[in-house]
Amino acid sequence: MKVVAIIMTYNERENIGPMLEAWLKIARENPKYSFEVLVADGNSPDGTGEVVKKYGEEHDNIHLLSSQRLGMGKELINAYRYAMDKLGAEVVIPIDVDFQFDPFLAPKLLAKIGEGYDVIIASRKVPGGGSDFNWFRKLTNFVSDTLLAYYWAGIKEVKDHAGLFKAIRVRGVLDKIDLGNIDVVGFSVNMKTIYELSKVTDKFYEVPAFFGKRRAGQETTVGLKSMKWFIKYVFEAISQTTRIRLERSQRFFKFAVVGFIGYLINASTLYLFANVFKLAEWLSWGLSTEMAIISNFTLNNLWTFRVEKIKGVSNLFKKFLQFNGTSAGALLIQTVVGTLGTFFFGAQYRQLLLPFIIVFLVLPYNYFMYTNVIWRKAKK
Ligand SMILES: Nc1nc2c(ncn2[C@@H]2O[C@H](COP(=O)(O)OP(=O)(O)O)[C@@H](O)[C@H]2O)c(=O)[nH]1
Ligand SMILES: [Mg+2]
Repeated sequence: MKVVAIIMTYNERENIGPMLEAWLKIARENPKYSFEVLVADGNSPDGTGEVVKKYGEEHDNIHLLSSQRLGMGKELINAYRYAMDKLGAEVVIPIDVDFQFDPFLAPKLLAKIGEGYDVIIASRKVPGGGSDFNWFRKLTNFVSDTLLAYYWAGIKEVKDHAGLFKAIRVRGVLDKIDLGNIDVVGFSVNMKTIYELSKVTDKFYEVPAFFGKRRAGQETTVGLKSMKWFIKYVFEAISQTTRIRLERSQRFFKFAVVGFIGYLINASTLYLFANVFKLAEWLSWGLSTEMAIISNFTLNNLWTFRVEKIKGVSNLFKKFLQFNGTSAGALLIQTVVGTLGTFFFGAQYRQLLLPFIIVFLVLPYNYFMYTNVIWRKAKK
């Protein structure tokens, strides 16, 4: 299995040598994988790139991807592309160069890939993991990771969104997401990547990791020393998580519009079958309901759940049957609650009960079933 470690560097002359040595050692100790190392350097003025070039002359599995300093986010995305397109990566492992994460954890992450997981995070937020963040980093991490990423954006697949170190499967996962969507300059790139990945898989795993002190050199991005970048990145975290929040509510909005169209189709075809064609009562109800079900299934598949779109005739057929099953569930809820409600409150409330049942029971039920059963993320 071809594994590409992606090492991000900016002015890391002192750390890059030992980090490359570490990966050469990892490669020697784990011969069942074929390792390549890609250093994504933001044209460091301190000559980090020169060190990498020297290593590259002796080791043909060490590569340098040098570019203008575009910011951590954009350079990382370019490195993902390079690793997939040019190096044929089957797994990518992005990591910091400063040894705050221990690169020797990599085989543990890879073992989880072997178990079938798609995205394995070196996590500081599961038992056994941790960090020696100072109060300032603790605070910024709490705001950007816990409040913004987890609660506001609702990315609940993992607890630690902020770290770079992780293993991502390429086939069917990283190559399925639109990297162009991850239009992020700063550290939010990690959170945004996890969000995009969560659209194509739910096989996330967090391996406990400790985030220690820098081996040498200076923090370049976050910290009180580089206030300008820091403020920019905080604003980016707020705007990115807000966009995710909106994207999610947009989806609910689409789902509601589709439901309303379904209702209109239901009502008009009921009129057509019962009043114009004069079919039997039960047949008119049955056929018109099925029309609404077909419309809901088709429109949701093409629009609301475009990203998770069901393809292929047999798959579509299977899912359509399943969809009829969940619709039967909605029918049951509506009938039972409607009958009970009419019994308790009286027939004069029948028309008032209906929208209440739809809004508070049927809509949440359908949305839950659609996201968790029908258009559930791709599984392998
Ligand atoms: N290529 C590239 N790497 C960067 C840039 N900024 C930071 N890095 C690297 O990203 C990693 C994390 O940066 P660091 O300053 O240590 O942030 P911290 O670990 O979150 O405090 C390190 O390996 C840096 O060298 C950048 O603009 N371009
Ligand atoms: Mg660091």
